[in-house]
Amino acid sequence: MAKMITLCEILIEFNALTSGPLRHVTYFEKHIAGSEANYCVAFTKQGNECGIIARLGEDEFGYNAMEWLRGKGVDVSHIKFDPAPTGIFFIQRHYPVPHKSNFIYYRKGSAGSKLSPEDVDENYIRSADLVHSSGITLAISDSAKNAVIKAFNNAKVRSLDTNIRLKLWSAEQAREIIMGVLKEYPLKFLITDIEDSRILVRESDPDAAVSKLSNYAEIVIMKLGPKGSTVYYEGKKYHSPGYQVPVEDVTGAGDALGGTFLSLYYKGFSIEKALDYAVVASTLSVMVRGDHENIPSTSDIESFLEEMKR
Ligand code: KDG
Repeated sequence: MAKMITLCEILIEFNALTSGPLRHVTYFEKHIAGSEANYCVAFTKQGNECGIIARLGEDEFGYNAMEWLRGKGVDVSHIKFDPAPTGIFFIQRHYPVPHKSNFIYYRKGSAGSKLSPEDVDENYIRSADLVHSSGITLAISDSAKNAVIKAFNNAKVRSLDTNIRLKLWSAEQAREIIMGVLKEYPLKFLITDIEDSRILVRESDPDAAVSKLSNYAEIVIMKLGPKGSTVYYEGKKYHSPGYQVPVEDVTGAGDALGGTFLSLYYKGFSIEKALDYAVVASTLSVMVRGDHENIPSTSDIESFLEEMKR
């Protein structure tokens, strides 16, 4: 069984029950979120092991997130409680752009942003097959960024999802910090998309972007939203097309894709097969509210693929 460790801010998500501007939304549904926490749930769902290094507020939301993730089979032994509150965010869906979601964050000074190098146990990091984090954790505070750097320094294998959230930092800051990390800490896995590539390497064409990004990673996964995803490795590329399904909320679809791909790769799947399965996981994830509730097991992915063949 492979073991992944992620570093992240775990957030409480309040997802609008109805689409449209939040000023007209009355009801919200609570979920546990945070990109790398979603990765962890996806990784665990395919039968591997995953642990999270993070801080949660010592409050009802912090207890809720801790219990939820433990219930999903995630190793929570390196999640600490902190006196600051657990960060929260709201999701506005399908407005102003249909099939897109907007995040409204209330996380400044949150417990999650207090993540620091002292939370990173080097022996724990060395016990993992891979260490994964994202542009979000690099953005939330200097101490969280330094925690990721300490973990990457001690990791056997590194993975990063660029996940640039422009409400957390400017495009210039994102480019400087993420490219700095890529240059210093070559990755095995880089997960990104076209918007982030435009910021990082100023390329809008996936092939052109990857020709630059592959200097820093062995395997690059380009997320293409409803069009599926393309993986680049050893000078080859493989595209797995997406599926047309009713979209409830796209939040977390990229994490479902990345976490499922990584887990199945470590289960010994070929890169092509791992990507095909991962695209199914991200497809199903957009059909419900909540980032990771619809992430399917391997056998559910197979049922989906069987049905598609008919
Ligand atoms: O990828 C989904 C995440 O963006 C969501 O869970 C919230 O972690 C989050 C963030 O910081 O935006």
